[in-house]
Amino acid sequence: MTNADVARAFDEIADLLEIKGEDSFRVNSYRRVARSVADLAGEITQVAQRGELATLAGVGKASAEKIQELLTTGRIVLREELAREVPISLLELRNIPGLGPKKIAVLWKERGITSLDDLKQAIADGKLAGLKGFAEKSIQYIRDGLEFLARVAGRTRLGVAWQVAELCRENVKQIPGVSRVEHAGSLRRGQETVGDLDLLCVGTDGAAVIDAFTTQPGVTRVLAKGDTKGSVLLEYRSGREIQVDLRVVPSASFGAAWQYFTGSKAHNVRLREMAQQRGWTLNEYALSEVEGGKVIAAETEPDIYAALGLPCFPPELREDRGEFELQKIPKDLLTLKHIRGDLHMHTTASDGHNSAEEMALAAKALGYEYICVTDHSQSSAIANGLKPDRLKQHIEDVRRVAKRVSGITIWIGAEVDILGDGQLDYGDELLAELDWVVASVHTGQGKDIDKNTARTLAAIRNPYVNVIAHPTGRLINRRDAMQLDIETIALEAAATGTALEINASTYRLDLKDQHARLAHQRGARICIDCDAHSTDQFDQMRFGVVTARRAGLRAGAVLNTHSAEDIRAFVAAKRSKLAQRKR
Ligand code: DGT
Ligand code: CA
Ligand code: CA
Ligand code: ZN
Repeated sequence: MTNADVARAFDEIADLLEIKGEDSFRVNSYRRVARSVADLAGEITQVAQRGELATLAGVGKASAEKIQELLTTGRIVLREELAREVPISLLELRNIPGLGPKKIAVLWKERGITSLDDLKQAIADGKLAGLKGFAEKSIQYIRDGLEFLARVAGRTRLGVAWQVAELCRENVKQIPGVSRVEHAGSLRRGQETVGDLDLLCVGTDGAAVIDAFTTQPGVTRVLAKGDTKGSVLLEYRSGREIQVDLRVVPSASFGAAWQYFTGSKAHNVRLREMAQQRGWTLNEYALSEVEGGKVIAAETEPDIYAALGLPCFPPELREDRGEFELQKIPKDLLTLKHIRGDLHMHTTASDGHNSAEEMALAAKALGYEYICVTDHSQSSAIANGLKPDRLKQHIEDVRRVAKRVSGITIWIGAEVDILGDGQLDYGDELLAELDWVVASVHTGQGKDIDKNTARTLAAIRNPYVNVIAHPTGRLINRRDAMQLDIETIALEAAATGTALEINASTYRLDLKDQHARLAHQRGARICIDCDAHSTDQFDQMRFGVVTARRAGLRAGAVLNTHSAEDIRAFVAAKRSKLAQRKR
């Protein structure tokens, strides 16, 4: 059981208590336990083994016993008692933006709503009219939320899917006779969400491989099972499942199968047309002649593409979004190896879980040449944002760490809120003391594209702002992007010497692939950052890189593939240029 599992159980208890109408003191005590466990750097199971549960912040004797209960029995009796009083399906409603336990309680008690379907029906029937706390505007907001949930249903974020796929791949590798296992499908193409996982393997005994695959830990349902193909639902977290398809293919036609099942469908359709023009067919077995069936290519992907006179497209570019019109694939398409530092991260000074020194040492261990510490600014109160005097102290602290830690350049910056009017959350004088400034919108994203765009443009024009972080503010599967004129933003970013971020957090991937492509085409520099809140989140960089590859970005187009001196020059150039303009 992971820390996240335990935290989720306590959050659920808190929600159920709150829906039931318990006093906020009791509710909050469970929330505090959830937060404390979620924030834990070590493993909760080990804390329990050492008998130290009650030493955690917010965890008293009673809570410690409940954690222990969960770890040993897999359940908490209190949760089950609550589930008898409060319909558990009410918890689904929490996924709708703007619906918290208090409002959910009203829907349940006043209108008898117990599920998402009930809620949809009630809205359609106009049954929420006149309900306290549900003005027409907030009903519309719920309607939007329901529509959004329906749109994203059944797709899993890339970051989660990746972990499950790697686990599955390890499992399949262990099966006797299996000599090779590869990912295919949308996961291999690095799509931001994944419908199902597609795995291919080479094995001596197909039926035995599929047998082992369909009985691996976590399988909740076997959808298909044969000699060469198996399909299962795998539970990767309590209540969350993903479909996984495995195909066993002969080594001699592995390339054809891998190409076919990597897709995308649109890419494959174009490829098949090209084959047909030459009197050939292309399927998951081979590229072969229509007449007589002579095999032209089958063993490797490069063989197949070469036979059609094409380069072997990196999987991220196989979307039929212009790849066939490329003269050649850039040799220096971005890879993880090109990345030399990370310029957006949080520490314990605001809402991160590690100190600046710990972050720096972790970055150094990755081989990075530089980092910038960018904690939240004062308006982000929930994120423990820094008031000016705390920021000044923080600047000194981080500079001291920078002196102490050798072998990596450590800069001090800030993630500064862009306020409603486009002003920044710190004055220019304070910003001038920072090495690098990340600016971002965290609140008040409206529906008016012109207003949103103007707000971001104002930030871009500030001489001290070096990058706009997560420009559209979307949260994958949870919140839509704010409407933004990316083209105008990119043009202004290019003109002022401001970078636009691909935030590599798998919750965000913002800018997304198509926006990053457009921004790059309009001349904006791209910066890829993890927005890490702990040392282990640096590994999300891979997903930012994949997104950049889908945008067709070469290494040089990405700011943090350049040297520390280049970054300093980038900052200096904007400051001097805009300072001159002001004079
Ligand atoms: P997903 O799972 O919705 O995220 O997207 P994909 O791309 O992984 O799609 P999936 O799992 O249905 O199929 C995997 C690949 O297999 C797909 O990208 C291309 C290939 N494929 C599947 N069905 C067809 C088809 O009817 N025609 C062609 N040409 N290729 C197909
Ligand atoms: Ca798939
Ligand atoms: Ca599939
Ligand atoms: Zn951040």
